[in-house]
Amino acid sequence: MKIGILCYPTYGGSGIVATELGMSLANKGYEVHFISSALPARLDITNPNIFFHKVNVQTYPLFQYQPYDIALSSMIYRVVNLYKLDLLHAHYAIPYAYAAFTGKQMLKEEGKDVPLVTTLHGTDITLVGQHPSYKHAVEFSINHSDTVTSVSESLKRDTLKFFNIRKEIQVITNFIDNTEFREDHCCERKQFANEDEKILIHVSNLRPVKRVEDVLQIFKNVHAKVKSKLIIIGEGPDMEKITEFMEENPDLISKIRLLGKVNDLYRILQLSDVFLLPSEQESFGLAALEAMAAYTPVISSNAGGIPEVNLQGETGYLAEIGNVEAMSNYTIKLLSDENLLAQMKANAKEQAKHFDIKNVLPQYEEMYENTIRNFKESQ
Ligand code: GMT
Repeated sequence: MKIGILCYPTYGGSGIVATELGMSLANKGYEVHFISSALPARLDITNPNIFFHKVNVQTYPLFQYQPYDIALSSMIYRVVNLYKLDLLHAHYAIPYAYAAFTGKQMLKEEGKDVPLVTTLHGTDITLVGQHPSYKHAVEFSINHSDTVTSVSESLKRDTLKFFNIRKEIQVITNFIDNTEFREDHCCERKQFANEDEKILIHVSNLRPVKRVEDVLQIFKNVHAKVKSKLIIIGEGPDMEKITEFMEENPDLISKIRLLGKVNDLYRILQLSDVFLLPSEQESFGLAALEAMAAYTPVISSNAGGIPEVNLQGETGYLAEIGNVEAMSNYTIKLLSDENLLAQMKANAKEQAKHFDIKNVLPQYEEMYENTIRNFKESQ
């Protein structure tokens, strides 16, 4: 089967899921064509079954904004034609599912067509997709996809609540490749903390939805009771809030390590004691799952699909969005009890195994086969 994957190339969750999925499919012998504005961050382009097609946006003095969606739909049309793709898989409704629809229309003009799968990832539904500038395009793109999947039950409920959807939505969760989280491949703890200090970690693209101010306040409360360090991985618009916090709390400057974008994330996750995810919105929480795969329990908000991943009192603790005090108290409780911490680290890993790629990939394969069969039957 030849599959075209349309996705963001950056470090966001949807791009990671699309890339890891494509690489797993390629390893099983599928021919996988990535169509994106840049080489996806984690893509192994040396794999002979993987192809990358860069969307080039031609600038022109008349264009006030670069017409990426037009260039994208043209590239979709060209790649389907050139490589005879069997199926397109759009990750994130806008612009990917939207541009795929246009690409398909161009193909139809020539008596050709290809089925389209759209995977909804989160903010395309819960945040940006709600905006009047995009809402109808998102709804249209979903209703004109042949198959629609969402990454959690919570996101499926939100999609049906916020949009007028005529399609069945199939839940196929985010996943993790546990074999990548090798226990012998780790950084040294002393690189980040003294022996008597615990390590708290937060990984995100530091957008307002991640509530980094809560992360900082939780750390401040915890640090007052438990010797500890905070590692923050990622870059984004709320970096400024971290700098402001440090200016207001100079005694904590040496306790906070800002690492920016990191490739071998799991090497650092493995030596952490607790992962903080106090998000305002989170359709699934792939970052939490990655932490759990590295034996790190999670203290989180109960937003969106997080409770489907982080289990209260088992793999960590959850509190209402913005309830910094509860999240601080849970963290203090966890870090002050070595037995509890050891148990939760083990539970976190067990939970991550349920979301292993070997359990999720067959669901994608079956969905692709059903989509192609139904598409052919409807022709
Ligand atoms: O939230 C991010 O950091 C990026 C965003 C994306 O679409 O790239 O992530 C969303 O998709 C991930 C993969 O499906 C989910 O695990 C994240 O929970 C989801 N983020 C939100 O809903 C805020």
